[in-house]
Amino acid sequence: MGLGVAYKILKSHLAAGQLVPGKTIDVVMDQTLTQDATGTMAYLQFESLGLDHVRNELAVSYVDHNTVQVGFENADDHLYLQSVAAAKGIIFSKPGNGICHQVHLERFGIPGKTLIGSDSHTPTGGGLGMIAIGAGGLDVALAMAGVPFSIICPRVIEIRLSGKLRPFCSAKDVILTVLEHFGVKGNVNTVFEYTGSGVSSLSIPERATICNMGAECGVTTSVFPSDAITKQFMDAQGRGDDFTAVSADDDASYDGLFEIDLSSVVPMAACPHSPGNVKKVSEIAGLKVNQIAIGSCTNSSYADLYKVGKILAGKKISDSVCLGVAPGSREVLGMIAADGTLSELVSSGARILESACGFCIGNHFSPNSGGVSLRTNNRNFEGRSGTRDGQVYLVSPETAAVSAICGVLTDPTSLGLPEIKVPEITSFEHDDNLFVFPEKNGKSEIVRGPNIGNPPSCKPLENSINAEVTLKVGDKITTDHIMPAGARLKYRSNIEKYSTFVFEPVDPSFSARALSNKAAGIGNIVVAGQSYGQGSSREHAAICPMHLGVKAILALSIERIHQANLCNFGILPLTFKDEADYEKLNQGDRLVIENAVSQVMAAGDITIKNLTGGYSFSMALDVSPLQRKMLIEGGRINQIKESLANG
Ligand code: MIC
Ligand code: SF4
Repeated sequence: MGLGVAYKILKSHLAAGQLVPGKTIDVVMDQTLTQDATGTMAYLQFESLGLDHVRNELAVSYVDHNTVQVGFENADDHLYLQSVAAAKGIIFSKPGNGICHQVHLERFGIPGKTLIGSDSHTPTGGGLGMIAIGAGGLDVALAMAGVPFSIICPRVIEIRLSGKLRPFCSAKDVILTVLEHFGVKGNVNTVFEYTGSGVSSLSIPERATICNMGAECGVTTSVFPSDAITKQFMDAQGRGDDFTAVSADDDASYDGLFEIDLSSVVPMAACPHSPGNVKKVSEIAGLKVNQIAIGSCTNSSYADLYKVGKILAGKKISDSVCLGVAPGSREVLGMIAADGTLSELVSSGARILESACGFCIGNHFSPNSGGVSLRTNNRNFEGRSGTRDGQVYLVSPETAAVSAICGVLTDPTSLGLPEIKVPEITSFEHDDNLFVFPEKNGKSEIVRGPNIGNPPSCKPLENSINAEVTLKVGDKITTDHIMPAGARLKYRSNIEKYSTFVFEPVDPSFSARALSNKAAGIGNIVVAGQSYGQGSSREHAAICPMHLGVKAILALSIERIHQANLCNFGILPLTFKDEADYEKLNQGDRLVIENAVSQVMAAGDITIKNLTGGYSFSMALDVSPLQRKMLIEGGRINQIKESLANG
């Protein structure tokens, strides 16, 4: 039987295991990327492995998340990252160079290769025909050390595209259609592979947009074939020599099928507060809008901004709207400056924001209280914009631009506007001035300002876990709930300080309660509903709870990256076998896990006693043999150090 693109690439990178859905496989990772918010921890942990140099094919360190630099913290991080990159053989992308996923697509992505990144939107690279996976910083540090990445072999869902998008309907509307169908939960250990005659009508940035937001469905990654369009893009980037065609065999088989006729796709919007809460724009058109933000790793390519520029050309944005536009990279900024798009944007009243994550992560440009913000990014979790009651709708650049003029949410297909043809680019205008390439065998000093803390240290599993349910929460608790970004982002390199904000948006007194339990020798347990830990790859959502003495998460389900992060830092990721047990538990209950080490080793269920309720119940521990070892030994670093030292 033939193979699809995903399995072809996985097969050629398989270090251990068999390509059978549900089995653990080890995959060699050719390329790594980090961004600053996860990068400092990733490199502190890489340093603790004691290696002189990275061992994978290509490692790039981007600075794109924390570029606001209020106070010394961000700048300290940047300096540390630049110096560690020079010392260890890593390419450094300076602040201002652009958002990691957009820049990586432009300058480094290679069809047929594997990429692991400490950011959940790393699958953007799937637009070029890569297997690109998001993971915690420690997994990326290990990939830089040449250690294959362990994942559950995914099932592959074929998403077959036919037809062609109609004017003013876009790649964002395609992925919102996918999200409407698949939702944000229940898609773990799955790859979306795009096939069909419609693929050739989509440009690389459009494919990248679609792969980028597959992350919101919770899939391992998404992938397109690499074809003539890919070749044209690589040639235009001056990287034609790196092109390889990758296509599915004619008789490739898949584990499921979803068909989309692109010509039937209409403008869509993800409504507050979930990317899965999708409606047609026409159904909610007329909604008064306060703010519009165009950019992010989902929609900030040259083609996106060219179209926005043409829609806004000669017009003025509504008096009641504030519009911000953040080009995805310096390459995009340079190109829109050269072709006049930038002046069209400025004349219309747009504020030009830095080529960085910025508004997407609530770092700036937060909406007014209760304000409606249309955004082209990928996540609209409650409070993520930096405004607790902000109402964020995720839309395409076309919908955002017409709505900026009208002041209300507007379906761009409803205005009878002439079609916008994006010029074919045969040569992207890039300059690589903001990359710092490491010197071969160069030695340089690593700079650690006061914001640079120590790598996390975990203790081996206690044999008797005596803990309190310090917090009970419901479904869809995101990593933004667990470990907020925005104004708190600058503490990413300082675990002790950042830990004081754990669960701040849900229960600001959590960290104080957890710390007082820890001081009294009592562990902490968090009880949660479905899809716990969805969203970001930030391992701080495991590291900081670990620092506060959280011993286990008891949830109805836990998302893939977060589950791996919990194991990496020695927190037991347990799932309820019986939903009634979730209902029965109360915040404040005292729980005991006896013989924890032998229970974890035994690969069976874990029995827990509820001392307060006077009953016992059992939880599933659905982890690999390697993860069991990590849990017992106190996390991945403890578990791997020795084997790395032995070569
Ligand atoms: C996000 O979009 O939530 C982030 C910020 O890019 C995160 C990474 C982080 O928390 O640093 C992600 O998607 O993994
Ligand atoms: Fe940056 Fe937003 Fe993309 Fe995350 S989703 S990498 S914060 S632009």
